[in-house]
Amino acid sequence: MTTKNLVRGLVVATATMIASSAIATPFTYNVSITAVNHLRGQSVESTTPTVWKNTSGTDVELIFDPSSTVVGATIAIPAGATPFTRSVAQGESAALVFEKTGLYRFALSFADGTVKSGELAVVRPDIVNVDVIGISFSPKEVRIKAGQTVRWINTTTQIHTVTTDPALAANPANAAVPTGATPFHSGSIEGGATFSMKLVVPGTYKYFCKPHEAMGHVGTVIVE
Ligand SMILES: [Cu+2]
Repeated sequence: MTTKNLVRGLVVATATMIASSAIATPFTYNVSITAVNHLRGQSVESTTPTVWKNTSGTDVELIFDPSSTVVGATIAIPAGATPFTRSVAQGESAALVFEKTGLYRFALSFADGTVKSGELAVVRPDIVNVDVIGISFSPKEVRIKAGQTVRWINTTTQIHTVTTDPALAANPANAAVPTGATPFHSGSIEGGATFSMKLVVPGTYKYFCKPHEAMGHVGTVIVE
């Protein structure tokens, strides 16, 4: 379990990664909003929800809209991101996912008139999950950047594999790796277990599940 604490002032953002051998459970970043905090230096992944809990004792607006004029704060969001404002009553939480990577500069506007500013760096996730559900990979096709890791999560109680080696296939057309990449075979992935592979060579990886190839248990990873 990896815990990353990014602390500035009284704010703590905690990211909890699941153990690699366990079935994935959704995890979140937790952000505490207090009345005295500026949020700085926080980094979250674009696919992971952030839960903003308002512990300040007063209602607050989270302002990620550059068209809002907030004295004492500069608001800017990455190109292509959707501006928004979200009210969070005292004691309540808001779950937000930031899909566009980049730096978000936002304002916290409290009901008592206090304004605080914050920054949030949203980064590309290092790990992209593919679930094994029944005899399907979900998503069946996934597109990643070179250097990202794909983690296959066996949510079933059956054994599956992730195999890109045509020599192991009943139908060699079900397996392929780009020129320069080495074919791989996960071996048996037990129920509840995971298999991870970092893919650095761009191109199309076609893979199948050895026990269920004939039943169409195949998938594709496109590495850009
Ligand atoms: Cu399978």
